[in-house]
Amino acid sequence: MEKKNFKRTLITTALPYANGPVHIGHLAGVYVPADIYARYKRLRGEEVLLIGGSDEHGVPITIKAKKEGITPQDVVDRYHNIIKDSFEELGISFDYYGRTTSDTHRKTASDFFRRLYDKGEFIEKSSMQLYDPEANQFLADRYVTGTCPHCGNEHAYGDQCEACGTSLNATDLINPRSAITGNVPVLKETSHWFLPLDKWEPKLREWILEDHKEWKTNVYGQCKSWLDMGLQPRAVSRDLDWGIPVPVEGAEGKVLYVWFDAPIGYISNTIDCVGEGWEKWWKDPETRMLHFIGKDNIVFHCIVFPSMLMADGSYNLPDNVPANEFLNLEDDKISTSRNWAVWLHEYLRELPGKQDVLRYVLTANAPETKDNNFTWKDFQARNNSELVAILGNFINRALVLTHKYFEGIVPPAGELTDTDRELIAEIGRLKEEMTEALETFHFREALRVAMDMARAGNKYLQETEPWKTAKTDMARTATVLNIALQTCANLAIAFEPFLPFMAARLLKMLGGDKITWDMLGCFDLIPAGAKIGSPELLFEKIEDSVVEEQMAKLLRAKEENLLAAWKPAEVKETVDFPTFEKMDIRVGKVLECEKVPKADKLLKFRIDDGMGGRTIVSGIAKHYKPEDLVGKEVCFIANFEPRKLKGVVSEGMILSAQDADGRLVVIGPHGEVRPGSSVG
Ligand code: B3M
Ligand code: ZN
Repeated sequence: MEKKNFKRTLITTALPYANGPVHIGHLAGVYVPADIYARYKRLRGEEVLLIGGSDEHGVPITIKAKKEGITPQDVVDRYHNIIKDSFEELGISFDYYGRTTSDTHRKTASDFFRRLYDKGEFIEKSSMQLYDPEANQFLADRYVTGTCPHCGNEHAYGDQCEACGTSLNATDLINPRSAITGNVPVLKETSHWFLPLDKWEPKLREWILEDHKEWKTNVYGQCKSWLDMGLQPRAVSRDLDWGIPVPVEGAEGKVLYVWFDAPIGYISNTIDCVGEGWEKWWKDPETRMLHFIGKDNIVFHCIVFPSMLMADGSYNLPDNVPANEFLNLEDDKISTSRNWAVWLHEYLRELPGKQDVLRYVLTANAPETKDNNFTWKDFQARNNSELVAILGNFINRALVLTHKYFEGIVPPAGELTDTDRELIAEIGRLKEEMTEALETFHFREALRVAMDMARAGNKYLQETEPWKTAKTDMARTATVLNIALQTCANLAIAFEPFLPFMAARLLKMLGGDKITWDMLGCFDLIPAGAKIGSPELLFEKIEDSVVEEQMAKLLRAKEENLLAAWKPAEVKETVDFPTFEKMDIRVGKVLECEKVPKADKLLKFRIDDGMGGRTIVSGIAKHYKPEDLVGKEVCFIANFEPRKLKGVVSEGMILSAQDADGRLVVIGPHGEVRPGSSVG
């Protein structure tokens, strides 16, 4: 396919549901990469808009409101502000961050629907939909869960299976359950407007499968498999009281489906951002549109929204949808409901001034081609051994030496040696590599290359040893430090998209202001004779205690979760007294207790059973130290069939209670009884 020459780029980021704060998974998948790209493009002097906003409609909001006993409006007001402020503090450089409850959006989405309606692009039809009579509510989207007919995931939602990404109709679910009451839904007739995705299938096939072979393989592959399965008409209205009313007569009680209105939010927010001239961003074929999203949103951005845009007929389609995979946290899936997450607003409060560190770590571990993992240990290591030891160290050495030997005045460069020329050439080469990586959305790679520039700087100082030449040859020392300072200026440019706070501070120290991508690779960025600021440390070492505290916080969340999720097992089938009596439970006293060799779970007990003693082996070694149980009274089943465990014959079973997390606690009497007493 021939490459188009675009004049400007419209970058959109998925609109997070305003039903909770954002976490590192959102950041790594969507917002940090989108921001890197936008900043890079601005450095290139290109015309760019970075548009975001909160998604404030849909079932995720009403479920949250119900859970907290507040109104949906309260929910979105609270979280929109938290999200917006925290993005800003992290340096996500939105040109506009809006919300889908704005007046502009209500009108834009309403008009969009009406236009398609007037053109006859919808099919209106009555159908049987899932209904929860107890909640008096139709069950669509996240109000219903069940088994995905495609991949068997038992927790698929009524509109999408997040495991395989497929978009679903609620009635496709196997074994559906109401998320409100847990009831099995009944079918009830209701009428809705459907967008016939099948009508757009041939165009979608051509547009994606023929014209966009360059898309990331995860995105292209998902699209291909859906298109190959065949598309169905999709309901774009819902029986709900939270959302944008369907703007046609006779549609009382019906609102737009959240995935119909939310992507139109990109348009509304563009309108609020630029006003009058907004259409050039959406309709001029010379505008390139990019959607940054997570993998669970691919179907909506590559199939559903483009079908809506095609049905309208006057809009551009996205040129690329660089969707990322998911980020895990400490080897476990990030989960809002389990509070297994690092929340951005808490991070900013608990690790103040460390925005760039988070941006760095999330980019270095970005889940670009496969799911990736965030750990606090890696966070600390990357800060200490990369940001501090490589980048910070190089810049600090260059600035400190300039102050030491030239009183903070940029010394002039004299004749260049091969070493100097090699460094200059190397920075030039790395720039090419970086540019290529950034253009193709390979941000991890681009960041690694930027770090190679700092590595090259360190190597240069190691080889030229200005602290030695300062004793004999000040002219050479001047040249070396001039080049080192020019390298610092190059680093400010190269890192600006990734670490904007560091770049701004560094630039200030160097006395620079405006930077462009064109300047990267140049070695005349700071003039000789200029005064540089006093060197401040750009990165600080992160101590063990900081990451230990964060780990402890996560473990506390896990603990609280277990507690909240605690549900005793169901009571077993009823037994009669004679059956119960068959069980001979006795009290015994532990005489000896030791580990069973080569069995990490087993303890061997010698029990005083009032009948001459017996040996019992029990699988509780993970929960007790043997010596702690000696002298204790325990209950055991005396007529349990003897079994051989790791070569030891066990004559009974010690009773213990089992916790939700598998912890075992031995059961004993609460008053004095003789060994051998019957329990019953
Ligand atoms: N709010 C889904 C999500 O947060 C949705 C994105 C909308 S983008 C138009 O995963
Ligand atoms: Zn599935």
